[in-house]
Amino acid sequence: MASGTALLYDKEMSNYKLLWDDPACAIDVPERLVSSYERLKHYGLLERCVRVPVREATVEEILLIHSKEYLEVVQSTQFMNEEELWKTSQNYDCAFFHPNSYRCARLAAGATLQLVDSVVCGRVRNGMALVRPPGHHSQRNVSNGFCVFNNVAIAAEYARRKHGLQRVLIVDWDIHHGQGIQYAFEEDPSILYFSWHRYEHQEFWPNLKESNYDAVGKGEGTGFNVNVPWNKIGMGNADYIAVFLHVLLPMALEFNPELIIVSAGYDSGIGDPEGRMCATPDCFSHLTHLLMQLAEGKLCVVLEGGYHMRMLSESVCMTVKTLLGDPVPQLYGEMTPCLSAIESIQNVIAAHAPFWNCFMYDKLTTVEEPSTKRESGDACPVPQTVPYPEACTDEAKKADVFLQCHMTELLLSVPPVRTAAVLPPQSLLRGVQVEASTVAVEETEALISNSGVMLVKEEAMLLSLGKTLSLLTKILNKQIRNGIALSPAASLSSVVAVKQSITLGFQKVLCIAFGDVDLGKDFSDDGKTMLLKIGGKQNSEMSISKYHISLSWIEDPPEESSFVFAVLRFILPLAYSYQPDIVFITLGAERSISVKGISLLACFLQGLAEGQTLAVIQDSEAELAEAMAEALTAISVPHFASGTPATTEAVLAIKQERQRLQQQWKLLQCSVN
Ligand code: X5A
Ligand code: ZN
Repeated sequence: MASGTALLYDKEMSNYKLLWDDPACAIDVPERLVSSYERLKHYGLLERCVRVPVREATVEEILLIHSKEYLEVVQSTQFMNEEELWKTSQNYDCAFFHPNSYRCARLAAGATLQLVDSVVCGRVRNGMALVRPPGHHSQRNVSNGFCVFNNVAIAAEYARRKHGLQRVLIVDWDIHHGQGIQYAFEEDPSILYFSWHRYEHQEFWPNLKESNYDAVGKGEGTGFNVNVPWNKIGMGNADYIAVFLHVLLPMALEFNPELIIVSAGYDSGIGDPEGRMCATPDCFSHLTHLLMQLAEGKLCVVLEGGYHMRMLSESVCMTVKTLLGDPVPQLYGEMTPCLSAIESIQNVIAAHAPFWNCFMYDKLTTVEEPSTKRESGDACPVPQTVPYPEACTDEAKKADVFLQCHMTELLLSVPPVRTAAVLPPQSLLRGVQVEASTVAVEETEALISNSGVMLVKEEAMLLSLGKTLSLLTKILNKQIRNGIALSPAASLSSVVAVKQSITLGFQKVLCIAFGDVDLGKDFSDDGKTMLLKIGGKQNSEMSISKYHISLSWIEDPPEESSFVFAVLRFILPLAYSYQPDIVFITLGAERSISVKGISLLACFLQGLAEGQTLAVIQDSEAELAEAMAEALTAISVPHFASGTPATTEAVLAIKQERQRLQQQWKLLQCSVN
C-alpha cells in the first residue's frame, strides 16, 4: 500500500473576488484559502506533506461534465468589464464572476485531477486539494452557489474514463446539498454519491425537493444517490458520527469503492454563518479516519465551502493531520444524537432498504410527520452545546472564543513509537518495535494475585505478562501509541493488564474479547470498564449489565458480513458512546470471527482513545498477530467487501442487545420507534 499525503495548493486561486455589493456572495473571500494554508504551515503540517504541483484542467476534461456553451460563457468572462461580469452573474443563483475566475476555476479542477492521479497511481496514499472556487453546486450549464466548474464531479468522471475505475464513492460533508454532483451521476451506478445538508423541510437554500431522502437515484443509478436532510440547525458531532456508522459506512463497505473523493466543505462546523451547525474540528478527524479504512486508503479530500475562518482553517488542519496518520483526538461532547437526526437517519435507511443488503433487516417505515416539523427554525436541542461565554451573542465570535481554547486540547503529543510488541524469542513483526523491558517477576506475581486470578508460575507466562505491563506503562506515558502482546495465556494476561490500567490511572477501559476468554467475574460494574464479548462460548460467569455486554450468534462457517454489521452498527456505536481512554482487544483461542474482520475492527477502533490500543493475542494465533500488526501500524488496511447480507441469527442477536442498551448508549439508536 502506498504511503504519503499529497497537498495541492496554488496561491493564484485566491486571486479573484466579489467586485460588487451582494450579501449572498460576500462570504466567499480569498482569505478562506490563504488562512487555511497559513494554518497548515503554522502546525508544521505542510512540510510533512508531498507537494504536488497544480495544473489547469484541459478543455476536454471540463467537458466531461459541462456543456460547450457554458464553457464558452465562462471563458468570455475573462475579458469582461465589471458591468458585464455583473450581468452574466445575474443569470445564475448565487454566483459571481471576476476576470480571473476562469483561470482559478481551471486550476481548481486541475488540482483535483492531479490529486486523483497521485492517489490512483499510488504515488501517495491520500491527499487534500485546497481549491477555490468550490465545485459541488455547478451543473452542466450553470454556475451556482459560488461554484464554476464541478471539480469533484469532473474528477470522478475522469477517474472512470482515464483510470478505468468501476466504483467511486463521493462523500459530500459540506452543509449544502451538492445538487450539481447529484444531477451529474443520478443515473450512474458506478458513482455512489452521499450528501448530508441543511434542509429544514426545503426551507433552506437551494430549496430543492430533490435534496430530500427520497431522491435515491434514477434508472440504473437507483440506490446510488444518498441524501441525508437535516431538518434542524445545531447538528453536532454525535449526529454526524451516527450517520456515518448507521448509514454511510454500511453502504460504502457493500459498494466497495476503489476510490473515495470527499467534497469537503467545513460550513458543516461550528460557528459557520451558513450552516449554523455545531460540529467541532475534531469531528473532521473522525470522519476522515473512518473513510481512510475503505478503498484501501485511497482518499482524496477536496475543499468546498467553509466561511468561518478559524473553524475552516483548524478543521482543514485536523483533516490533513489525520490523513498523515497522526492520532485522532477524542471526540468532543456528549455522544447523544438528537431526535431530528435520528428521524432523518430512519428515513434514509427506509428509503434505501430496497437497494442495499446492509439495510435488509431494517424493516422501517419513514417518519411522515416528523416531531420536529413545526419548529423547523429552532436548533436541535443537543445537550452538548458548547460552553459559550454567556455575554456573547454573536455566533461566529462565540465559536472563535471556543475554538481558541478547544484547539489547544486537541494538539496531542504524538508518541515517538507507533507500535510495539511483546513477542516470543526470535520472532518479529513488520514495522513493530520489539518490547524488551519488563517489570520485575515479583511485581508481576503480585499483580496477578491482586487481580484475583489463579497464580501461575509458568516462566514464559510471567515473562510475557511482565513485558506487557511495561508496554502498558509506555502507552500511558505516550512513549508508544499502541501495542501487541502475544501471550501463552491471553485471557489471564488481559485480565491482569486491564486491572493494571485502571490502577495506572486510565478512567475508562474498553475491552473487546473474542473466543475463549474469561472476563467478567473479576470486574465490577462501576463504569471504569466496558466489557464486550463477541462470539465464543457464552460466558456464564459474566453478569449482564450496561457495562458487561455479550454478543454471540451461531454461524458455521462464520460470515464476514454478519461481523461487519456488528462492527458498524453495534460495536462502534457502543465504543463511541462510551468514549474510552484505552482499548483492549483480547483474542483467545477458538475465536469465531475471521482475521480480516478482526483487523477491520482494529483499524476503526484506532479512532478511539487517541489510538491507544493494546491487542492481547493467544500465542498460537500467528496469522492474527501479523494482521493486527498491519492494522495497528497502518501499513495497510484490510481489503474488505461485504456484499452478502448478514445472517438472520446475527442480526437478531444484535437487535436484541441494541434494544436493551440504546437508552444508555445513545449512538446505538437509529430509529425512533
Ligand atoms: C460551496 C458552498 C454555498 C452557497 C450558499 C449560497 N456554496 N447561499 O458552500
Ligand atoms: Zn457549502
